[in-house]
Amino acid sequence: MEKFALALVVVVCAALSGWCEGGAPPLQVGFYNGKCGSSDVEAVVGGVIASFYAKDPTITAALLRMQFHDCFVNGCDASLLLDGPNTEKTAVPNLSVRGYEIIAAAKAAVEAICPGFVSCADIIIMATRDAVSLGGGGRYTVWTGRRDGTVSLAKNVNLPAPSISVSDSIKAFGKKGLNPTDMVYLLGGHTVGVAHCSLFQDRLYNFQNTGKPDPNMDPTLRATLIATCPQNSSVDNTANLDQNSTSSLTVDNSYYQQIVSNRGILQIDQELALDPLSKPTVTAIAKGSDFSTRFSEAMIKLGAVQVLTGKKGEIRRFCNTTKAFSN
Ligand code: HEM
Ligand SMILES: *[C@@H]1O[C@H](CO)[C@@H](O)[C@H](O)[C@H]1NC(C)=O
Ligand SMILES: *[C@@H]1O[C@H](CO)[C@@H](O)[C@H](O)[C@H]1NC(C)=O
Ligand SMILES: CC(=O)N[C@H]1CO[C@H](CO)[C@@H](O)[C@@H]1O
Repeated sequence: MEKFALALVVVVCAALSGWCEGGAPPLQVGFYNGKCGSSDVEAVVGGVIASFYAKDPTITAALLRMQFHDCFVNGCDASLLLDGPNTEKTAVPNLSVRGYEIIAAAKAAVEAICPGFVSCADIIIMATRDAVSLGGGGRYTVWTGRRDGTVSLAKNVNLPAPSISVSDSIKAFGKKGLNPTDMVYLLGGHTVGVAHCSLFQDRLYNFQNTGKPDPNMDPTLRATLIATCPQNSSVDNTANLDQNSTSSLTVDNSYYQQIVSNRGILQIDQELALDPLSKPTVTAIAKGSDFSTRFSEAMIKLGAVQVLTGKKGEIRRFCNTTKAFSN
């Protein structure tokens, strides 16, 4: 009995990652409830996101990618937002991460009602949730209580390249505590947004130095993409990651329908539908198995990667600098 109790404590501590040794509490639903008088922090963030979304529905893509890049590098601690000569956002794969002004606006709105309490790390998570639901995905409940990190180094940026194999991608996600199924659902983030020609053009003209196109690309798609991405062009155009034109701004399963039809844009998108490691899951999602709910669950799990809570980290005054409030 005692042995069993001890084992249970060990398991629970492991699950709450570090809570027991470090004294840092876990994330919780509604962390800010009651901390800002009668103000509802999540509703204030939601209002800001709705006003941005009304002007530009592509913010769903911007914020999804932002959450991925923040959480995947050094945990969900808003380190991506920090300015400076060698911070994460200066690293090559940041390429075009956008939406920094949206987070700054949401931060300003919460500071106005509740100064010094709401972390930038939580704002990224709340804002992404709101943008996903405005974009037609499910509206999920977020866990909050993250604090902001103070370390942001370009050399720590270990984001996967578009040519990564499915097995290496599984390993990379595994290091973050995300299993292969989580990975397949999270790549469903590519149901919205765009990619620059430079990141997939080898598939059109000279795939893996064969001098030929990627044989796994639908020829009709290739013709369309050649028009968007002419060889040797000096401009780097973009193409929708979800090539179903009626749903390229919608968070739905149509990305999976596209990739099972050889209409993936990035090499990893197409490989996901072909590799036996991921194919069965992709096929099931394409046929309509509960994408919204499972995608939401995977986003919640992504949002819990290596978080700082309790007395760890800080609450920044402005999301782009480590100047903090004293609490
Ligand atoms: C193996 C994993 C992944 C790789 C290799 C990858 C790679 C890429 C690349 C190369 C782009 C195009 C960037 C550009 O042209 O500037 C992109 C865009 C994007 N990615 Fe991923 N990605 C991965 C996982 C994810 C995940 C997990 C999410 C979110 C849940 C995500 C969300 C997005 C979104 C929404 C865009 C479009 C951004 C926009 O339109 O501004 N990606 N990704
Ligand atoms: C593009 O550039 C490559 C290498 O410089 C050259 O071999 C090729 O003919 C060019 N293609 C076009 C369509 O200009
Ligand atoms: C495109 O997406 C819409 C909305 O999700 C869907 O109804 C339609 O079947 C899709 N078309 C194709 C060709 O995949
Ligand atoms: C916003 C930002 O800092 N973007 C940077 C992303 O990385 C490129 C290349 O390293 C820089 O030129 C950008 O300034």
